[in-house]
Amino acid sequence: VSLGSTAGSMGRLEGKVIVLTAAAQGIGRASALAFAREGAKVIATDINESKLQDLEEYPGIQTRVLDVTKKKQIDQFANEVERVDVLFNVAGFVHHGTILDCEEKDWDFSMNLNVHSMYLMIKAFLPKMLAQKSGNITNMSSVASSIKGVENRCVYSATKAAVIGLTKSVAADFIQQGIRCNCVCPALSSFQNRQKTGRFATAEEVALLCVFLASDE
Ligand SMILES: NC(=O)c1ccc[n+]([C@@H]2O[C@H](COP(=O)([O-])OP(=O)(O)OC[C@H]3O[C@@H](n4cnc5c(N)ncnc54)[C@H](O)[C@@H]3O)[C@@H](O)[C@H]2O)c1
Ligand SMILES: *[C@@H]1O[C@H](CO)[C@@H](O)[C@H](O)[C@H]1NC(C)=O
Ligand SMILES: *[C@@H]1O[C@H](CO)[C@@H](O)[C@H](O)[C@H]1NC(C)=O
Ligand SMILES: CC(=O)N[C@H]1CO[C@H](CO)[C@@H](O)[C@@H]1O
Repeated sequence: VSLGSTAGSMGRLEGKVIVLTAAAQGIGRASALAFAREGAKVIATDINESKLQDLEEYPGIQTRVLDVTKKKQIDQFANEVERVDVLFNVAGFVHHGTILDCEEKDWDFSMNLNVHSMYLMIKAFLPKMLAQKSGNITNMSSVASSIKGVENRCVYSATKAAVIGLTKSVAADFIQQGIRCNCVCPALSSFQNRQKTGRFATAEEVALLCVFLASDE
């Protein structure tokens, strides 16, 4: 294991193996880079192979194509990974519209990609963490959830509220066994005029919060 980016100072995630989903762009990509900068060994996954490619050039990051809605792919991937310290579930899709705009196929697609995928990932990776007696899981939720009622985010908010409920449930069930669970609820693309800062958070700022959650701090 090499030293962190600054010679002589250890990274905050030195020696940790971090698996993350939806790493090809946005918050996932910013987090992969931030984790690697802190010395983690990052396994960056995404459904989009071509977009994932250029992460390969960064030291500490390896990539793997993974569709988080496919149980077979997830289980096979989990079998390949020897150790995992941190699982970061980022994959999610934003459906725009009210309940009247949300057809059953839209509802099912979002529930499947935003919620069921996390269920599958946790089920596959939690047993490894339990065997190690340590590990941390971060799920990606949103302010558009049970936190705020947001216009035109009907099924999206329902999925992100589910992520919060399940995160708290898993946190309660496994904290005694050394597993810490959190979710992050960013507001990146809306609420701009309501933010006291007068602007919204950047993907890089969210990534720094996720570095903290993945660390021993
Ligand atoms: N951007 C925002 O304003 C914001 C705000 C709050 C929460 N979030 C949440 O943060 C997460 C990331 O959002 P973002 O806007 O940075 O991402 P994004 O929409 O820019 O990227 C999504 C990524 O997910 C990948 N993906 C899609 N389907 C997949 C599948 N089946 N399997 C694996 N990967 C798949 C895509 O290839 C893409 O790389 C999401 O869960 C989102 O709901 C985003
Ligand atoms: C992958 O990302 C590229 C670049 O953004 C995009 O053109 C392409 O449609 C994406 N492919 C899939 C399968 O999402
Ligand atoms: C994350 O959320 C998913 C469902 O959204 C849930 O299955 C999983 O247990 C949660 N993980 C943690 C660590 O809370
Ligand atoms: C790998 C890792 O970060 N493990 C941490 C997970 O959370 C527990 C409980 O807070 C810490 O003790 C571990 O160090």
